[in-house]
Amino acid sequence: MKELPGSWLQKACRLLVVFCALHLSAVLFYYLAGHARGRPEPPPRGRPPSRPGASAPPRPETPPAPRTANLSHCPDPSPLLVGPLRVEFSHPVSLKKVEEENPDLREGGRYTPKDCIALQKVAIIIPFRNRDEHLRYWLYYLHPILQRQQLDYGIYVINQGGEETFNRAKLLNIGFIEALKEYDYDCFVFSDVDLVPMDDRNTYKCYDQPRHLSVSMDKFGFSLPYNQYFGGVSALSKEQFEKINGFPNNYWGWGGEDDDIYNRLVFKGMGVSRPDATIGKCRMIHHSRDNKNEPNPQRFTKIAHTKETMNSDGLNTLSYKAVKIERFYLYTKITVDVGSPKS
Ligand SMILES: [Mn+2]
Repeated sequence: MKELPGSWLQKACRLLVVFCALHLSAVLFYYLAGHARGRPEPPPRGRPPSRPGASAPPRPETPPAPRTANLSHCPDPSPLLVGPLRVEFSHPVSLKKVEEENPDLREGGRYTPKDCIALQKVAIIIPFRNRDEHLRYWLYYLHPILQRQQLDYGIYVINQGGEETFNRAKLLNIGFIEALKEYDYDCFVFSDVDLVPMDDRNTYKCYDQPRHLSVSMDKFGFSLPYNQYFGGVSALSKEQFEKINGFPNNYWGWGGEDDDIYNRLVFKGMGVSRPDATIGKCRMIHHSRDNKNEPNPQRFTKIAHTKETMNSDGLNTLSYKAVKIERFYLYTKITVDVGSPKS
């Protein structure tokens, strides 16, 4: 077959068609490829995009005490209270857990409410020696309670160094002096390390009269062992404490010092205020008698003479050495040399 004239035009047309097809398929290819990759995601909302190499945000430093400007006084009673609490000592607690559960404290076991001005500034004084397990329970239960009570508080563990016989009342006097060096406290709660309240309406603050808080202990069948009992947990304002010349320094070993304190209150014309038996329920951690804390055989003669001795044995004759001050996150520990019965 012969080539027809004008076939160059046909050739040109065919070329054009092939070219167009190529172009079209190229466009189609890039279009589909773009879809498969998907559109870029919009940046996440709320959180700014992290910089390359940025790690977790730094731990905030111990926050300063909240400013009190424009705040009103905390309501009394605190609206955060929940009433009866479950308290048991069967599972060991770790300090790390207690720290995590109380993120709003400041170094030294200090706390100040954020949203209102606390009604009282309370130093909690705990006489101590070799009771770390009890202290862990105490911190675990008390920190949340004291925060719900909206107190401006600090925890002071007064640790008796050395091997001398234990002197609870002298340690309490020392706690009073040492706490006041740190802050303008107006109320002092003196608590044994093994006592935990079972109701947060039992507020750890001061009243018109010296307050006895551990009124209904499980150890005594949830009742007062006797009417004049002032042991366990008690609260005195700065004025009440100074009025009785503090506590006696000369009760070495177990017993009697709490009765001497009770006598001092009575001789200075004060009475004891107490919560009712329901709100005042508390649990004691079972333990055996500590070494170097044997019952004090002199206690009965001593408490018979409080009236004559109280003005010459107390705050005005207190002497001791602060050996070490440690400010942990959950509490301040002050190790002291209290001397010996003869000195
Ligand atoms: Mn005990």
